[in-house]
Amino acid sequence: MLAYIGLGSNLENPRAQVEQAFFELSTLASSQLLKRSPLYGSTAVGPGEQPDYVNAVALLETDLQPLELLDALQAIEQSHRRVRIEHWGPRTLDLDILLLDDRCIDSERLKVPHPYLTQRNFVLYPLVDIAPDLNLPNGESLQELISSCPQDGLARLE
Ligand code: A4P
Ligand code: MG
Repeated sequence: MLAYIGLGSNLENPRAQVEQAFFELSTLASSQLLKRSPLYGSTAVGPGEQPDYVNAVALLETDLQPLELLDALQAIEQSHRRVRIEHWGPRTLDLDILLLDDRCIDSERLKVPHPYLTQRNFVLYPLVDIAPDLNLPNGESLQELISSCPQDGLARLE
């Protein structure tokens, strides 16, 4: 199964958090890290004043089942000592499953494609960097989505 994973951090040296997360994804059981996007700096979407995020996307090939993958990603989040304070609030590391092949999953623990995938430039731009020809399960192309998604607040990091 091909899995696209969104990475985000806006606390405690976000860039290092994301680099460390890429490393951890590269050591995930029954999986291979195939691609990693460039890093982006991104204005926080969410309540109140929050530090800027560093965002990126990874492509994994994995033999894990979807919920096993979610468990593994949550274990990585825990290892970054993520403190859950508020929904959409600041975090040391957030790992979201964006896409799993052409699957659609709508369970309590897991929704795929990720519900906000199509609205978030900090997901779409790095996704297009590593998967320019990708379509969503409903047939929408990333290229179309990105053409109606302004790059406001998003900057590629060197
Ligand atoms: N869950 C359901 N579907 C998924 C999925 N596809 N991938 C469940 C991962 N988890 C999924 O997530 C809550 C629960 O969602 C999990 O237990 C899992 O069972 P969470 O990460 O604990 O909570 P959260 O992150 O506060 O909420 P949510 O809705 O996941 O928020 P988002 O969508 O992750 O948004 N601004 C910028 N610029 N960059 C960012 O990366 N991120 C967020 C968080 C807000 N603003 C941001 C960014
Ligand atoms: Mg999340």
